[in-house]
Amino acid sequence: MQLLDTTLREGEQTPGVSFSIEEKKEIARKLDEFGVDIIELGHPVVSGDIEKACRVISGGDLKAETMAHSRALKEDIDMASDIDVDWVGIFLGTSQLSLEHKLHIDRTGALEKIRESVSYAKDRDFKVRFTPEDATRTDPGYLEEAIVTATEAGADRISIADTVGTATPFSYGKLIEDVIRRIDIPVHTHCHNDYGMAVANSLSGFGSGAYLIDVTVNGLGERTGIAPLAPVVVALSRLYDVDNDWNLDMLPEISRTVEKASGLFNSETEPIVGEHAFAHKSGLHTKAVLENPETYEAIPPEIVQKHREIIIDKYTGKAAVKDRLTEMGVEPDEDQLREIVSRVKGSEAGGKTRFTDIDLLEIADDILDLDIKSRIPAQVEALISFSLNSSSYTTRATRKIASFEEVATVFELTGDKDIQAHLESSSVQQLNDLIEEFRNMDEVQTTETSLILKGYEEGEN
Ligand code: HCA
Ligand code: CU
Repeated sequence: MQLLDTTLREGEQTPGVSFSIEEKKEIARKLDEFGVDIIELGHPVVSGDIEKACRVISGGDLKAETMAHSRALKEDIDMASDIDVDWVGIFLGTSQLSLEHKLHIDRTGALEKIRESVSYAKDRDFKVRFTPEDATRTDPGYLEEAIVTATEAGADRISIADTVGTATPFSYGKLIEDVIRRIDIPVHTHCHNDYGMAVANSLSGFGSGAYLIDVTVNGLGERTGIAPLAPVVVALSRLYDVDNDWNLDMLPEISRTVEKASGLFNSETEPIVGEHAFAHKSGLHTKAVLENPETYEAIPPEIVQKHREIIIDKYTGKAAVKDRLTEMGVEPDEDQLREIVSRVKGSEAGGKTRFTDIDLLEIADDILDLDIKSRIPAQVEALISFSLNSSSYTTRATRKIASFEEVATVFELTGDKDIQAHLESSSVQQLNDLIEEFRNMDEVQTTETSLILKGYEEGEN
């Protein structure tokens, strides 16, 4: 099977989104490295900068094939001819709504346009994908005429567009089956997400024999977008046992790149690439997960280079708190542990919804007779990674962060996170305050902190 990514075409049709050529190059390069088969670059006649981006990227050295989007018109195909793409993706609305209220032509006229445009593109040596737009709302008999016409005119692929996302997994799967029965060329899926069923519909189409699935990174696209890359490929790999060479570990990085370039950020609950995808909270869950992650994890975070996260808050039980503290070298006895947990649960009244390692250590310090200040040597260190808002300048934020005395080193990163800083401080309290201050910076979207307690062992100081 194959994947077509259309982040640069459908994705740029997302309200508010416009990628620069540099951003498009970076996105295409990463998708190529990830392993998509076809990259739809854009619809060149739409604007000069889209045409230029198509030209620049198709002239690069991608392994993936490239495609230009095109109406069923000679001028669009001529423009694509002028650009070195492998495919033209010709689309024409075939539903009665499209014919009457968009194209203002009748059924026969539409078939004529399909025949002419597909053969015109074939004469120019393109590989041709023909898409009956709004296929899922097209009269089935007429849809059959349209796809047969395109196939006879030389189309290499047919894409069944669920343009307004009204198909269900059952109806879409059935439609794909009917289409495959009628024609001999590979069939594509293109599923919009208006009812939230884009992934389910795409996979249903695949299950019914579709050869290729259209996706965008983060599910960008008109309105609610189309099927997002990450859950589609992880489901294909793990639930459908599809043999593949995809670099799944690149998914968070690709998602992040597109978040930044688009200015649209995923919800925390987004599958695979959302902040909470591998976070566990309730005491019952975390206890089980610490014993065996599979109890509450369908997908091992490692396959996408993510880490399991145990949230410490009022839902937390002893197991999670003990685990965190042990990792930091603190070993409370049963009574102390119970007391720490009860403070964590009790402090919800104070409005704290999440405890960092440092917060936890402070409570432990208070309850255990640790005297943490003497036990923790003169130095407490932390590594903190920052994700910035799309509108922020990394260099400026880096300079701001570097200006704090406690910041020993700071790096700009490429990939999932933007900046990493190494902090050294003489007290946990001071470190905590500093991290709070970073979190409140306008530029900062999220932070992730890990604490390093150097020479924690007694006497090692
Ligand atoms: C569009 C509509 C389209 C086309 C799909 C395709 C759809 O934005 O032009 O040509 O493969 O969803 O029908 O995206
Ligand atoms: Cu679409």
